[in-house]
Amino acid sequence: MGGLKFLHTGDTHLCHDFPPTPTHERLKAFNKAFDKVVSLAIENDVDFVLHSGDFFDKVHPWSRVVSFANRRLRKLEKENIPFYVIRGNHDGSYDRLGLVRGSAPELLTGETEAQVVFLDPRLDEELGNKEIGFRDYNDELRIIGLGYYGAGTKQYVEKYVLPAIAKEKINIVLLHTFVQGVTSVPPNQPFIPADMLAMEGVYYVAISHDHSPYPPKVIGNTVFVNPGATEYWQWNEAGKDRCCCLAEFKGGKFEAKLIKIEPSHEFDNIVISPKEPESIDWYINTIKEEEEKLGQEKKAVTRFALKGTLKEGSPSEIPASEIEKVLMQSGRFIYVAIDTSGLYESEKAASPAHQIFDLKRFLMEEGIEEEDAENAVQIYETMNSTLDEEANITSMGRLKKDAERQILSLIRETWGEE
Ligand SMILES: [Mn+2]
Repeated sequence: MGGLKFLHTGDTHLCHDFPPTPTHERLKAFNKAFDKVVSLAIENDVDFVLHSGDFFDKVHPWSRVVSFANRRLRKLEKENIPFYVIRGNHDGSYDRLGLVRGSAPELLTGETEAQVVFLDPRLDEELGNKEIGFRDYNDELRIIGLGYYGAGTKQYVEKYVLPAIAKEKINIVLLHTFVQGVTSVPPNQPFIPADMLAMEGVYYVAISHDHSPYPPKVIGNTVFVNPGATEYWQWNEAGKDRCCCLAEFKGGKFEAKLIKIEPSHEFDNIVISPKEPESIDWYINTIKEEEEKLGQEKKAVTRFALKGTLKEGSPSEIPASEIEKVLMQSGRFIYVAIDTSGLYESEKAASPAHQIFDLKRFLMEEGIEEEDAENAVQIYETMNSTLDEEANITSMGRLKKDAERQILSLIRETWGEE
C-alpha cells in the first residue's frame, strides 16, 4: 500500500447562489473551485478522490450544474480515479425513521458503477446491497461512509460505521458532522467525539460540515481532517482559507496536508463597529476608507456591515443604495451591499414607542413583588437571547427542542415546587 494517494474534499456546495446576484458569476465560482480539486487530483496522480458531503448545495440542483459536475467526474474516470461521496445536510434529506428521501449525489454518474460510489448504509439496505455503507477499494483498503443524520449521528455511527470497520484492513471513514476534538462544535448542534473513531484499523477520518479548514489532527494512529469548504458560502467565512487535502500512505500511516484553493473573487465582510456613537458622515467616510484598502487583483464580492448606535439621525438616512450604485459603477465589484440592519438610530431620534420597555418597572407598578419582577425579567431576557441565536432555530423557524427544554427548566427552577 506504500505510495497510495488520495485527495479529500467536501462542502463544495455546487449550485449555491450566494450572494444572490449576479447568480451565474457565483455559480461559476463554486464550479471553478471543484474544477481545481479535479485538476489537483490528476496532477498529483492520486488513486481516488473522497468527498465528505454537501457536494451540491441543494437537493434539486440545476441541470447545467449537474452536467458540469458529471463532465468533471468523467475527466477523473479517464485517468482511472474513482470518486467516493456521501450525502450532506444540504444535498439530501432523510425522514424521522432515517430513511433517505432523495439525495442529489445520486445524480452523479460515471461510465461504470465503480467510478462514482455514493456511500449510504440506508440506501444499501433498501437496495439489498451486500456491503452496507462501505466498499472495499482493494483487499487491503476499505472506505466507509455515513451521510448526515443530524441528532441521530452518534446512533448511526454505532449502528453502521463501527460494525463496518475491518480491523485487519486500512479503513477510511467519511462523515458529515461536527467532531469534538477536531472541528468546532456550535451550541445545540449534533456532533460525535473524535474518540469514537480514534481506534485500531481506522487510519483516516474524512470530515466535512464545518466550513473552516482545520490542520490534520492525529489521535493515536488515526488522522482526522476537516478541509473546510472550497468556496465562500456565507459572509462569516470571509478571510478564511479555502482548502482540500492530499493524503499519502507512508510508513504505515497517512500523511495529510491541506492544499489551498484560490477563490475566484475578493470576498470581504467588512464590519464597521465604532466604540462610541458616530455620525452618519463618519459611517459614509469609513466605507470609503475601507473600500480603498480592498485588494485590487480580483473582482470583489463585498458586504459592509454597519453596527452601533448613531450619534444623531436614523439608519434610513444613510444613502445605502446610492453608495452601492457608485461602488458598482467603479467596475471593481460584482456584488456590494451596505447592510444597516445592525445599526440603531440615536436615542434622541428614537420615538417613545421605540424606547426599551422597562418590564421590571411595569410589573412592580402592577403590584408584583420586586423579586418576582426580577425573575420575570430574567426569563424574558433568556427567551429573547435564545430566539436571537440562529443555532436554536430549526429550518422551519421553530425553537429547537433542546433550547425549549432549557427555557422550561429555568422557569421550573424559578417558580416550580420547592
Ligand atoms: Mn454541511
